[in-house]
Amino acid sequence: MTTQIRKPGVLITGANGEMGHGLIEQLAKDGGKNIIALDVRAIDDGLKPLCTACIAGDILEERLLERLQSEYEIHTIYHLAAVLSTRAEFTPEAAHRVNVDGTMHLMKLAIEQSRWHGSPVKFMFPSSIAAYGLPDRETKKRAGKVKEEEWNTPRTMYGINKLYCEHLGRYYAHHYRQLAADTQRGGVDFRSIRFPGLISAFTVPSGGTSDYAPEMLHAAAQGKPYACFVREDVRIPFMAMPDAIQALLRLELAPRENLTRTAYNITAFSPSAGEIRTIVQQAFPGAVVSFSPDDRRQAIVDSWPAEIDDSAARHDWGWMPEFDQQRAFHEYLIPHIRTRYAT
Ligand code: AKB
Repeated sequence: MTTQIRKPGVLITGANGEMGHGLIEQLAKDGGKNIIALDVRAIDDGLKPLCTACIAGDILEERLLERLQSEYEIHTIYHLAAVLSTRAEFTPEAAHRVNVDGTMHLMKLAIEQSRWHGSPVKFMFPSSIAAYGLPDRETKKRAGKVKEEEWNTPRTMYGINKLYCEHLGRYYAHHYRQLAADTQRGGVDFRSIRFPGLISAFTVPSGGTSDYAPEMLHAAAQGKPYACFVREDVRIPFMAMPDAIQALLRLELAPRENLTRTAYNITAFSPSAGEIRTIVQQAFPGAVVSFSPDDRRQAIVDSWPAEIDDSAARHDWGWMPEFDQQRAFHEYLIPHIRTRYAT
């Protein structure tokens, strides 16, 4: 009997983040997977019992990648670690290192792993509506449901990083070492989703520019006044966190031959900030929500589409949101957030 020297598992970077929490809890519930959780901070206590390995380390550290290479046999990587759009604007170069160099490191790990165990490594990459860049509000109004190939002119470091990494993934999946005799293609099975703003009932966001929606909800539930940093009429796509997690898992399971692209739009609903306030005030009558736009953050949100076209995801891998706006707020977000802050 040969002893398995390297432990098999799925690697999740950015494990402490909002998506990390949702994904680890869902994978643990589904069972059958050894979860290797990686984050720059020590893994949250609530996640530890759900994971086979908990690693606090920096994805920019070569030695950490070598350790992962020698200790684990990895067939799927969920690369969730990223510096989000607002935070990245304060330290663009540092964000570039995490978002781009960090992703390159994980791609290299995926190639190495696939060389060792001989099968492609699925590289699940959350991209974002931030990969879009509409030039002005007029164009945004006229743009309608934006397709993946349209308006790929992002204005934030984060958006540029996400778009670049989508192309990087496409390169590793289809063109890696294209001049070499032993082409060794297909080591990385890169699959990416351009997520809209995500809203979780159990975690609060940090460092994003779509954060105004979850911030408004969580503040209202705590009876705290909230000054929204975007205009009332602003509209971008959003989704409830459980749908985002289901989308990642569904795309990971999809047969390779059904996928016609490496990056997919998905969406669920596109309320304006004002409409979100109305829903919040109906649920929490005493809630004080005002609008005092931060022009520069406002300009970022104005460059993101109001609606996106996710027909490719629906066609290729059967994407369908479970939570439309009504269900997201009234069956998932408000009940759980109310319980979370109930004294
Ligand atoms: C952000 O606001 O930066 C993220 C995103 C839309 O990708 N939530």
